[in-house]
Amino acid sequence: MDCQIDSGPCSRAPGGDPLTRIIFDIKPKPVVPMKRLRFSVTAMHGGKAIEATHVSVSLSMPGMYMMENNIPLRRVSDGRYEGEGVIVRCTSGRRVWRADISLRRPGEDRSGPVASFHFRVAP
Ligand SMILES: [Cu+2]
Repeated sequence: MDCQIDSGPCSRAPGGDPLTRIIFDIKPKPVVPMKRLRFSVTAMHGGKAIEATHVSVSLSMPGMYMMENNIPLRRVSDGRYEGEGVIVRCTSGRRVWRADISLRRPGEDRSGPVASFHFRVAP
């Protein structure tokens, strides 16, 4: 686990690029399964917003196949993207999830992965 989601937003400098910042958050907290949640991503480069044409959050469980759950986000302000989705309850009782953030910049023909976060949902 590298993201204490219930304590606040998690931040990453993807690819070791210290100028780029991907900030990920889920609300409301505590983050629980089977509830409508708001996922947000803020993307900055050198303190300026990254404008993207597509941003999405893909949820999976490390070491376990779960149904694909890809949440599209829409732009809500400069560099900030939000979307709603539900985290399913894992029948095995596991609670650690991985969120892969992808974005597509203007002029690019496909989305690329920019950051991953591992977090735990509350029971
Ligand atoms: Cu599972």
